Amino acid sequence: MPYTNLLIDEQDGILILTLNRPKAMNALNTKTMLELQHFFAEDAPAREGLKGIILTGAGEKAFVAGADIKEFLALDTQKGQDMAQRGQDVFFLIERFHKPVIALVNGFALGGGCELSMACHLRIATENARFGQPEVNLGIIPGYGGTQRLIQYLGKTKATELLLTGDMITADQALAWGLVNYVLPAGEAMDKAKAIIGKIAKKGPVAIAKTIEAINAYFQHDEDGFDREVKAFGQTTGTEDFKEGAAAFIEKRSANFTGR
Ligand code: CO8
Repeated sequence: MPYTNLLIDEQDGILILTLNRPKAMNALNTKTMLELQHFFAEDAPAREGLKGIILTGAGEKAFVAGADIKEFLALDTQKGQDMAQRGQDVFFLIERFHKPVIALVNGFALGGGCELSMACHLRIATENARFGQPEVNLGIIPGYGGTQRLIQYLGKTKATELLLTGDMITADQALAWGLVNYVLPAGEAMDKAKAIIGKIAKKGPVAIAKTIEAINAYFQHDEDGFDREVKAFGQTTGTEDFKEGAAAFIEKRSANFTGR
């Protein structure tokens, strides 16, 4: 499949997958999600000698600034649920991939971008990275697993604060709170990611695959939470507040929420 929004660069078994829509802050539009789905379901598993994947964003400002808000205006309850379910399925492919997937978070990781980073096995942030789940500013909730994975990484106390306030945290806060593994200057982060993949590649591949499987199993009792998130996301996409929130973003003004 020829990719439009993904750049692939594989050297010595280490594959750098770059989300490439820098003018839109690498926002996850439908095409990007379909390409990610194809990449993790068909392309990556067939690559011989693959040691691991480093997922990053093009440009200097953003890893991924979220789902593409410009596609949101057409959503209603059912379409919102379907879109959230499809996105969660793609992110499960990443979380369950049998080789390490490292998010190199090189800027804003907001909404679906924070969720994407959390679906990766490890996260390395550059010093300018910012993390957050700002969906409440749009009158919706996270739909790509954010309500579940943020709690898994941060615990309920800090996750609740971030999810309810929509606040962003710095890379250093993300490190202190346990959301990322390392914070490094931009010039050093890629080398660190490659070194970690190189180290893991020296271990038994079955052991690595089974370790990933077992780590994921620890959280499987939370899958009801993911279902709940899909339904709740759909309910929020059916509201007037959501249409107002998305329109306000596009029109670059503050949203006027009414609770309907
Ligand atoms: N979607 C679409 N376009 C975006 C997005 C986005 N998420 N983020 C930024 N852009 C675009 C802007 O519209 C702008 O485009 P244009 O030049 O055409 O106006 C361009 O990127 C640059 O953005 P800014 O001018 O706003 O740049 P700033 O440096 O001033 O601000 C921010 C950067 C802080 C990242 C700001 O752009 C921002 O707040 N973006 C939105 C962040 C956000 O709310 N993300 C959450 C989205 S909702 C979500 O992810 C839900 C996931 C689950 C979905 C489930 C199924 C639908």
